[in-house]
Amino acid sequence: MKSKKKWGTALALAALIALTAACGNNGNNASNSGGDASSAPPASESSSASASPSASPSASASSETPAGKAITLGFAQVGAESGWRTANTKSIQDSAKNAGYELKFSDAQQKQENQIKAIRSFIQQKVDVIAFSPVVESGWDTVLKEAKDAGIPVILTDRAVDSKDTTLYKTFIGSDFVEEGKKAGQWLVDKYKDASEDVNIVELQGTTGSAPANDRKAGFQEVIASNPHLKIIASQTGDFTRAKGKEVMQAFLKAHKDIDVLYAHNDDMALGAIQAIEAAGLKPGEDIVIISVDAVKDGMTAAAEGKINFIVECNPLLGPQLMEAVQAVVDGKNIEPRIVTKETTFTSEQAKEALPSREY
Ligand code: GYE
Repeated sequence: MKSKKKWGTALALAALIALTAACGNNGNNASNSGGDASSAPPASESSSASASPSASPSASASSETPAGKAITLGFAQVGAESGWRTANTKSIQDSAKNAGYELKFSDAQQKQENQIKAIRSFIQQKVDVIAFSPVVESGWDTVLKEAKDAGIPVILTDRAVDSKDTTLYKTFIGSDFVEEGKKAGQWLVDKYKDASEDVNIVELQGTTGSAPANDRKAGFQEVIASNPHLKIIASQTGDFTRAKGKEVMQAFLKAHKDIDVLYAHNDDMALGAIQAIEAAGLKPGEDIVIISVDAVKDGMTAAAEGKINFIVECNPLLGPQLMEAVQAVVDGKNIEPRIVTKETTFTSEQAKEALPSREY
């Protein structure tokens, strides 16, 4: 049961510093329209943000359309399901404000139909650019065509769509979720490389049909297949929330007496599961080894306490990169079709070291 540290502490810290620098997050203060978890679309919230002199470097060129108007960005967010999402929303709102854009922000409460309504409303309002994090991967072609026909460029952030026609959007900014699943799987493969008995794994999947759930599952499975002792004995969605993570873990614990490992597709579900594990009189991190994804503050705290053994980082601070892409699109510049976020991983010891300087 020896955990193999893949990264030295110094390396992890260096990576963290590099990541923070690369993200160009500039300690913004005010937040725009709140992540309104209760409002249904169409997107009604808007906040006009006057250009701040210390505008993000990403948006330093000009914050106006060629016609001299402030750029209007319609953003259709997934919801408010996790700590990751809260940090992501704040990053987008703060960055839009710093860039001097008018942000129309809509919260879809994890429902695709709400996002589609919000996008249609943005089209009607003739925003300059539409950006969104698609709740699920499929079913976007029609509304994306509507945006294209209206001449409004679309940028995907965080999650991908499976549309064959890639001219329907300008770029996709976000993590490589398959890679994240592989990192989680590789840590487990290393940890149990000498196992002579089966290792029973339960999996808490993210939102069904979402890119991170599909890809984190696929990457993990691919890597653990190298050791036939690593067996997924149960796998179910916890919808990326703490409450569902707890509920599903309770059911797993009832149905299986011999769980060795929990792989949760995000920290919030792992944190909910930890409550269930403790309530069952077991020690998270010891009786059940826990791996999760995100590395938000609460997850990192649990890791520092030894309750989560390994976290794969998924960076939510996509706002500065998004605003840079918005500006490029408005300026008619060429833009990379895929912008991948840089990320690292943390063992419990590394989490303890990184926690004090963690931004989210
Ligand atoms: O990992 C999870 C959130 O799409 C990367 O969504 C995002 C995921 C993130 O709810 O916590």
